[in-house]
Formats: sequence, structure tokens, C-alpha cells
Amino acid sequence: MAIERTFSILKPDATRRNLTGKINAKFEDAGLSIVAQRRIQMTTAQAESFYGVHRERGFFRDLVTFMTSGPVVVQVLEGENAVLANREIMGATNPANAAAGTIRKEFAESIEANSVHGSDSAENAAIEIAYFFAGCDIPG
Ligand code: IDP
Ligand code: MG
Repeated sequence: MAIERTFSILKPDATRRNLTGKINAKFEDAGLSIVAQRRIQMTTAQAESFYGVHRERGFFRDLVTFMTSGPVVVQVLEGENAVLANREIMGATNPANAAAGTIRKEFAESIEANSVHGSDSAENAAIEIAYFFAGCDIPG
């Protein structure tokens, strides 16, 4: 297995309920290191571009409104098989289907306000990391 990086977002429902520490503990307890992290307010243009793959979906406009409804924490996580490992720590998109012990099972409010984003492939992780972080912001 290889050491990888993945991109993560703690969504507005998580920052609003002061859950960033509890969620970060889940990453660290599972062996992922937070190698870069910044709290930002996403603009509408940033959210539209970030979720551009979902532009045609019925939930797109609501999703953009939600992602810009409060601050988010953008992160780079690093560890063994980080992309897949993080998807497992997060749990299924719909918290009703998420496994016990996952972030979404424990913390998500709904299929939309589901507390975290995580890249779905190494290729997308590289694109998403580069969208929010300069190389010099990620200590080696
Ligand atoms: P993922 O976050 O598990 O990768 P995606 O299918 O990529 O799930 O969807 C991106 C985000 O869009 C989800 O995390 C969730 O916030 C929102 N979303 C996905 N499906 C729905 C839906 O059916 N209704 C409302 N929001 C949704
Ligand atoms: Mg996705």
C-alpha cells in the first residue's frame, strides 16, 4: 500500500455545531494525518465549480446554497491508501445507509448536510487539493 493524500471538507453543518475537533479525531484515530487545513467561507462561484460534476442534478442549487451557508474547513489528509480509507471513515453519502462508527452515521443531519466531503479517486484528490491549496501550504 502507498502513502497517499486526499482532499477533505468539514461542511457548514459540522462547523455550525462545533464538530470539527470530533471529526478530526476520527481521521487521526484511523491513522490519517491532517497535513494542511484552513477555515474558509466558500463563494458561490467556488462551490459551483467544485461541485461542477453535479451541475445537472436536481439537488445542485440546494447543495451550492448549503455549502456557502457558513464556514467550511478544507483539509489535506495523508496516510496509507488515504482516498479509500477516508471514504470508509466518512461512511455512505446518505447517513441512513452509513455504517456504525462512521462520521456520517454519527454526525450527519441529512443526505445533503452530511458533515464531510472526501475525494472519490486519487486523480480527483490531486485536482481538489490544487483547487484550494498551494504546494507551499502543504508541509512535506
Ligand atoms: P459523496 O459526498 O458521498 O461523494 P456525491 O454523490 O458526490 O456524494 O454528492 C456530493 C454531495 O451532494 C453529497 O455529499 C451531498 O452533500 C449532496 N447530495 C448527494 N446526493 C444528494 C441528494 O439526493 N439530495 C441532496 N443532496 C445530495
Ligand atoms: Mg462525491
